[in-house]
Amino acid sequence: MAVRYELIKTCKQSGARLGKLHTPHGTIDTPVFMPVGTQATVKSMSPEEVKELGAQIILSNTYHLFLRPGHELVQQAGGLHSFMNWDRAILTDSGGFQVFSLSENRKITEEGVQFRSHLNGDKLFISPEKAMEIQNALGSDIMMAFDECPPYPAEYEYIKASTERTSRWAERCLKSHNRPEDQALFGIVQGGMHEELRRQSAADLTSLDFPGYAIGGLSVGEPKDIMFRVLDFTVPFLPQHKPRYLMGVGSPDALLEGAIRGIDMFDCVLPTRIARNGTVMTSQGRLVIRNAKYMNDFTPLDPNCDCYTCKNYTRAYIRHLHKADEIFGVRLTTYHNLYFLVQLMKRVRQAIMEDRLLDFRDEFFDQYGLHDN
Ligand code: PRF
Ligand code: ZN
Repeated sequence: MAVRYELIKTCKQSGARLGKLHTPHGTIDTPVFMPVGTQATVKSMSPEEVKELGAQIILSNTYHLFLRPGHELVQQAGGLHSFMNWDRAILTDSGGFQVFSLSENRKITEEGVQFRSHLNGDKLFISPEKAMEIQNALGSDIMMAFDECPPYPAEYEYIKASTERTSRWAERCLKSHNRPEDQALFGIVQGGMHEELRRQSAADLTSLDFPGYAIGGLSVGEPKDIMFRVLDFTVPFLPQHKPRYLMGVGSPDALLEGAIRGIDMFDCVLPTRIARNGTVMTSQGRLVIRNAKYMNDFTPLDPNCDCYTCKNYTRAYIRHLHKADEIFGVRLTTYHNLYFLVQLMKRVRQAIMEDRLLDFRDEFFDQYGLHDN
């Protein structure tokens, strides 16, 4: 068994679960936040740093690695773990989202998606079978089924047809998956914002008995309260004894609200992306380090943080680095933001252990504030 989910306990105050995900590259404490390493690197961080800040698993992307450098090359290197020198767990997304958000001239058929590379315009094709071949070559611990993430908003009839096709694609993924001993394949529930479509999608996928289930098609531009409402009715369609992964979600409020609703895994480019333009997540909310008010501020980014950045550097210095476009500034803010979310999930797990996740959420937002992210 490539992945085994161990449910340790459920929070008495919420639907949150404390668990462990056992993989061939180590055990992951859940709920977990997975840093994103799209191009076989967590932007600006060394794998040693990503480990040191506490990440137990990272996410990488089939779509990007297929385009460049190519999955055969990664396979020649001995797989993604050895290619990038990361010996902990890796989850790869299937390309079913990136092909819709990044590529040009897409044409979707029952067979798969034809598209042009956003890098050089090459005409390419990804089918469920191709997405499996690529992820088998990459050798990730957790692979994702090839799906379509429909846009928001979209016509009900379009979402219905798309969701049904995603179910058929999931079955094809399962059939062509040839390394179930060391790679787990997760199914992806779609269905837009519609309860009936989510129910049907979850029923289709759970009948195929995947070792884990993701909820896709959220955080695509819908209001937050709609996303939470969709989680409210979708999570109960998923089995208790399997891990649940909310794709592409990583703002502190969504991590907390997701965990409260029984989500075990999250990923998002948010902490690394905003770090590159100098936006910092702190216990008191977000801060924009280039702001003039930090010019003479010789305190750490977050007084309540004990990460490498906060132990050694001041706001004034990091502001200077960002203003001067020095790479080290990006590295310091990236390290801190990732540490912040990894630490937040540690506190979430502790609160579940103590049956007080709702209280913890309220305490956290008293400090962080209730703005959007
Ligand atoms: N499908 C896949 N990857 C994803 C998503 C999805 O729906 C999302 C939606 N937020 C992010 N990443 N395959
Ligand atoms: Zn810090």
